[in-house]
Amino acid sequence: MTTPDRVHPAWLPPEAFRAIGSRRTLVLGDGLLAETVHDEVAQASARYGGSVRRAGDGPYDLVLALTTAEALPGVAGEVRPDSAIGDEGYLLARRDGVTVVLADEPAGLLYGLFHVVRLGERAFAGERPAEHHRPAVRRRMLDHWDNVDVHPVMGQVERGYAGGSVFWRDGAPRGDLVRVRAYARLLAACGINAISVNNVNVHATEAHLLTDRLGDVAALADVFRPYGIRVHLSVSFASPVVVGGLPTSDPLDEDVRKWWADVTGRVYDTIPDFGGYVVKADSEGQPGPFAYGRDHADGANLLAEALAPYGGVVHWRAFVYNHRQDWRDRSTDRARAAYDHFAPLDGRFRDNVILQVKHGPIDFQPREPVSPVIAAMPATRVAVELQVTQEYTGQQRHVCYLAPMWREVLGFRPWGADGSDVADLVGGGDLVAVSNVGDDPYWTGHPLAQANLYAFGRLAWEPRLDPVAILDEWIDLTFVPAATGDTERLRRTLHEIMDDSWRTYERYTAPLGVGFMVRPGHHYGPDVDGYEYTPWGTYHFADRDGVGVDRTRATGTGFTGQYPPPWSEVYESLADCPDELLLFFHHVPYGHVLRSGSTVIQHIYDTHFAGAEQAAEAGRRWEEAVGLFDPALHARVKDLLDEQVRCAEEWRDQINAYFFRKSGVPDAHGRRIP
Ligand code: GCV
Repeated sequence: MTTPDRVHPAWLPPEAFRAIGSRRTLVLGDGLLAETVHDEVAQASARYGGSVRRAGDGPYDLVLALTTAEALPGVAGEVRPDSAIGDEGYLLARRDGVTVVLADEPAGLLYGLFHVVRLGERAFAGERPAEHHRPAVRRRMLDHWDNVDVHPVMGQVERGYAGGSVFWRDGAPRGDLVRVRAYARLLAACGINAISVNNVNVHATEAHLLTDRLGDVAALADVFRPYGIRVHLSVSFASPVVVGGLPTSDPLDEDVRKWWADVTGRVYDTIPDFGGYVVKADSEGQPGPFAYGRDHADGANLLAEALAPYGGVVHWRAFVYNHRQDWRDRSTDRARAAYDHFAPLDGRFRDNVILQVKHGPIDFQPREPVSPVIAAMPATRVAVELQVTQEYTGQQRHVCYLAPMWREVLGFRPWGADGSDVADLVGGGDLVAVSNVGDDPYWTGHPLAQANLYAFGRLAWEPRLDPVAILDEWIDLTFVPAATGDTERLRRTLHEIMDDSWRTYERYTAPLGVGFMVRPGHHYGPDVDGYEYTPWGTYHFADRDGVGVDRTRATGTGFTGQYPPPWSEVYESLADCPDELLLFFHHVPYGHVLRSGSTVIQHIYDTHFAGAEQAAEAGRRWEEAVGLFDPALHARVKDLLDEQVRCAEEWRDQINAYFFRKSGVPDAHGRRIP
């Protein structure tokens, strides 16, 4: 039930359960997840000398009870609220020496248990007035871009940087369900409740997961179920042709509709709590409704109709753009694409369609504005998609703690200071992220990248959490319980290295929001012009005079007009546009003076020298911390930091040299630019 041998326990080391395991616990209630709660406590009790019972008089130190239990004993009965606690919510209180978790549903008990784990000894000290916890976001979902077959270019996991897949290997299920169960447990402990188990690029073998290989999906669903996680599947829009033998996948064709209805019925016969389908259509070569002259609402509604009788949902991705663009054509703007395709369809989607929108308009760059689609579709259920796997943020070789970026996204107010923020918009709905997990012993390749997975789950539960506080939680669960040395120094070291690591990464890579400048294909390391004359629509337009993309209405692509005021005006204005996004929205001369007072060219030099130096400083901090961490983990992170320092210097030198050669403007501080 716990972590398999040779696999790092991440944020659930046995020691994290010491406080619970050394006490007397009552678990009151039935149902699969209540069993899970009981088993978790029983295992901890066996290790630390406590006890757990399912009934009977106390005394108890901890009571985890369903409100539906016949008689709630003592304090549990006293703190029981009059109103509903809610599906996944729980009430946490402590009175007269008894800590109580009350929930209406077993899922709430499970989340309450993990809350007590997070608190550790603090859960059993003093008094605690009743606190009501419930998730802000209803579906907190991870998408795996895992292939069943090893793809000739993308491998076992597309954009995976942590070894193979935890689910699949060489065309078959990996079969290591103990590992999957350990994964389910980690995910539940940070609040995830939905998972899609295969890549959104659905290749030939993977298309069969929907039909003759459905058993492979069911086996995973059986393992995720006891941890309250529902399984979803990425499907090909062309499934009726590819696996159904029909001549068409036209969404308005009667046979196609019937095919989806039948297939979906069989899915629910096999997996009664199946979550639904994830679809990437008409995007980067994936099939879709355009082939039949239909639009995305026609396509999404087809699948939604098949899923509706069972309460399933379609996550229909809005990542649709022309990846065969002519780079000479300055009028086509990839940033505009999702809005142009989808905003006109607002109101046409069935209510079990969830439009899944990447948080930025392009593609998970270290800095992008928030996608205007998120605010443009009031009559559509919209999910925001984040990327935990570090495709463009250092590929789990660089430390890049992403929670501060996600927090900024979630805190963005599309209608200005008095309006809702993105967290409000996804509240009650869906937050989705691409997983960074593989079969690596540390789960995420870079051991410190575990924090990103943990933080995603926690932010999905409570989008207003402070990233530094989340990091504290993660450190206190992952490292402190088993630490023998100076735990304050351990905490300090990790904060020094991680708190600002996203901004450090931003400093030494592409400047001022312009994005890309990465090696084409694999996307690691610098290549300033790598994408400049390609069909992918990701350009910076640097010449001898200046750099940046003119996306204004006045003289550019008009993308700024996709935002409501005030942002349509703020981004349009050279004077008001935030520095960090300047080159995303404007093409400016190198001598343009930023709001910070620096020129663009000097800003490029300064941030690149600073970013590379900060990476080096992180490396030094880590070396000093030898002895505070498990030696194998320390060695792994040290090797990775060495690579980060090397790569950051490469970024610094290529970016600085490129812009020095283009502009001819020397560094004001006379530093060496190769
Ligand atoms: C799964 C980017 C990535 C692709 C990914 C795509 C997507 O383009 O580079 O690997 O495909 O996004 O989100 O669908």
